[in-house]
Amino acid sequence: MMYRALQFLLRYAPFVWSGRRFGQASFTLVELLLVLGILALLASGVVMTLNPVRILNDARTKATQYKISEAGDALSRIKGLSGKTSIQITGSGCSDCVCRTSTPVAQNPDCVAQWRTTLSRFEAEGAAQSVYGSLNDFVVDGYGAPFLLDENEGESGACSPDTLRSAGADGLYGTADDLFPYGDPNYIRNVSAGCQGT
Ligand SMILES: [Ca+2]
Ligand SMILES: [Ca+2]
Repeated sequence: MMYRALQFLLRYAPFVWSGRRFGQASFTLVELLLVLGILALLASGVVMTLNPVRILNDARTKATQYKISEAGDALSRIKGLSGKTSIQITGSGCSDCVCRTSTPVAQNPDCVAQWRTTLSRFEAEGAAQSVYGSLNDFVVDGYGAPFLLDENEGESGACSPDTLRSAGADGLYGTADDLFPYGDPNYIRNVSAGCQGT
């Protein structure tokens, strides 16, 4: 589309810019409008090619994928060093249950507060194990929203792994665009006896 528009512009531009003045019979307003229209098409083509919204969303997604993978590593390492399950560290069996609403998680104060509490408890455990003095890098994902943790290991005696996720571009829990550490919903490893390796 842009290539054809450029060809047209190159073919007819000389007639428009050949020194003929407005008002002369050989130079018409239609020609001028045609050129302006083509320039507008070219400009819109450039905008569509660059697509700043898509570029921004891609950057946010990449930042989130990186951050949540790093967060998954941090939580797994703290669990591994302490030998405690996430439930034992946070005192909750489902930190992100409060986030499972139709409200975007970043706009849900209870959800934001819950993740900060979850993170601070992991941070305290990390400090006790002399690793990860701060987990501040993981307060928000690339979209400015909290990460979401469902502690499962040891819940009701089961070995189900914890699930750490980002609500993704739509900001909603449990939709198709949710993101996980390294793309794995079961990335957080189990530590309790009999549950390792699952
Ligand atoms: Ca749970
Ligand atoms: Ca989502």
